[in-house]
Amino acid sequence: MKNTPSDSGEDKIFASPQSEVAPFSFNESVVDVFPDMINRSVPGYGEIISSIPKILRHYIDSDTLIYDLGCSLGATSLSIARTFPTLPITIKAIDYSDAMVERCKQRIGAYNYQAKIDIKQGDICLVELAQCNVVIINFTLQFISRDKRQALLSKIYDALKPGGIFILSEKISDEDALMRERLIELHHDFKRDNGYSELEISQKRSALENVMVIDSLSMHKRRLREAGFKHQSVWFQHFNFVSMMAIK
Ligand code: GEK
Repeated sequence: MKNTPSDSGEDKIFASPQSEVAPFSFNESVVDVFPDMINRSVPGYGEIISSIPKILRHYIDSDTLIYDLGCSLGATSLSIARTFPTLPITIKAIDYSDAMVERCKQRIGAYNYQAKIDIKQGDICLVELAQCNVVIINFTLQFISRDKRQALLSKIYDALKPGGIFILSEKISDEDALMRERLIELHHDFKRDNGYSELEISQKRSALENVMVIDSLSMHKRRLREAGFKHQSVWFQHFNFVSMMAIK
């Protein structure tokens, strides 16, 4: 994906030692380096973004309504808009961070697709969802407090039309202690291979503690079932990062 000049920086946020590592926040400095940060930190991110439109091919029509919840800079929305350049679909993209929303608007405004992408600042736990065909939460549920996750999934299930699809991507914690340890190590190797130092890896880890709260795959499956989804599957996994799809 082409970055606008303002968000094409290299992620150096945790490169220098910090006397006290502050909790991670999606502020202006993160926005400036976000595409680099997420691509170098999340195994499979690019593949998930480019595969989502392929999954949606069977769900998309000209009057389709899609929600991209926790949209950041709109990578998922743009990938969909680019794949269906002539369809006047509507995508409602929502993010909590003002800095993300501002930059996302600039980014999306630079393209000229038929899709109408409507970007709003808001807490996805609080916004009302209209009847829709597709909901996507790409690596955002993990930033929402655990006690609100079930209600959010139930709200999504209620908003989807019968036959509609929900795509949920998350970092997961393996229930087997040895596998958990191995997968974390593989993820850290992935970050090392992408140029992050030991200091950057450990400071980012401290910053994310209590901000990003990771569930097991079986917990996600249970929640989806409880929300009402009878059909669900993992369609992608790379180390401890998965993407699931569930159909109403
Ligand atoms: C992508 N989906 O590029 N309501 C709305 N947004 C929130 C909330 C909330 N309650 N909590 C956190 N966020 C994107 C990547 S990033 C993933 C998503 C990551 C937002 C937060 O502001 C941030 O932009 C996003 O969730 C998470 O496919 O950085 O690992």
